[in-house]
Amino acid sequence: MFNDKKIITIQDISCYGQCSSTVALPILSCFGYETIVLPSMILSTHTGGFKGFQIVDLSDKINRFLDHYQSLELKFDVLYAAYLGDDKVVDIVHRANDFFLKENSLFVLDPVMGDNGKLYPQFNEDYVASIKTLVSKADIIIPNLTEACALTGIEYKDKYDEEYIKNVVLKLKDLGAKKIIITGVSYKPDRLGVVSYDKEIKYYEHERIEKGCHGTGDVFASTFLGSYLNNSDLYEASKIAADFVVKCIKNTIQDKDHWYGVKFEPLLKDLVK
Ligand code: PXL
Repeated sequence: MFNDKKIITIQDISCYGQCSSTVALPILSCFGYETIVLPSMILSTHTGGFKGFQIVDLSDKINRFLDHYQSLELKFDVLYAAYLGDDKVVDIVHRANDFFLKENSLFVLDPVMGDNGKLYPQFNEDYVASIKTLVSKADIIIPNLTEACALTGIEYKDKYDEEYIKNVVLKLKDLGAKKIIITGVSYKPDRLGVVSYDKEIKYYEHERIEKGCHGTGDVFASTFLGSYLNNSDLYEASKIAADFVVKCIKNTIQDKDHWYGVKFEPLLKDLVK
């Protein structure tokens, strides 16, 4: 049946903060997909602005979960990996890719590790090298420009032209990437957009809302995946996801207390349509 797809997603649960699994699950459910959440770790909050967050490492336990799934001979149509947080979880994603997918399954990787030109403080070059091992295995990668630069070793710039972005895409291809989405690409001060590469490079441009919000990358990736599974069109799916993110930011920015995530929930009904 059309919507009868099982997605296994490996990323953290940040209990408070509207990101990763707590964004992916509701969004993918709206698209009608059964989503199995395998938490790479559990955090009291995400790490983007809260002090004193608590982390529960689940990597050993998750391997036991996968042992169980292997004994049940479970297979999934989609593997969606995002914030992993630890090299050990990268190995778990390799294992999931090797043992739990079918011939035509899709592996989508959002290599979450940084933003605004910097890696998140908890990550270093070794982690980047570890994430790089997943790039050639994935069918689609969804880095933001910071992550694309970290993966390729290209210097991150605030101002650049289409040639610069083309070079980033080519270098990602050299790493073995097949289909590529790069978010947060801007050629004009008041515009922002998404680059998609399948056979050719396309660019979807939209308005830039000055105030960025935490968690928009996760909202984008989940919406993109839901749309892509519906229409198999990389550019169309990136457009739907980018437009949804803009709506979510607009729905959030007037609320000064809501700095930690986007208020996407009231807009989910739009995705169901
Ligand atoms: O939104 C990306 C993300 C996911 N999970 C955790 C994070 C972040 C970004 O900071 O800290 C735990």
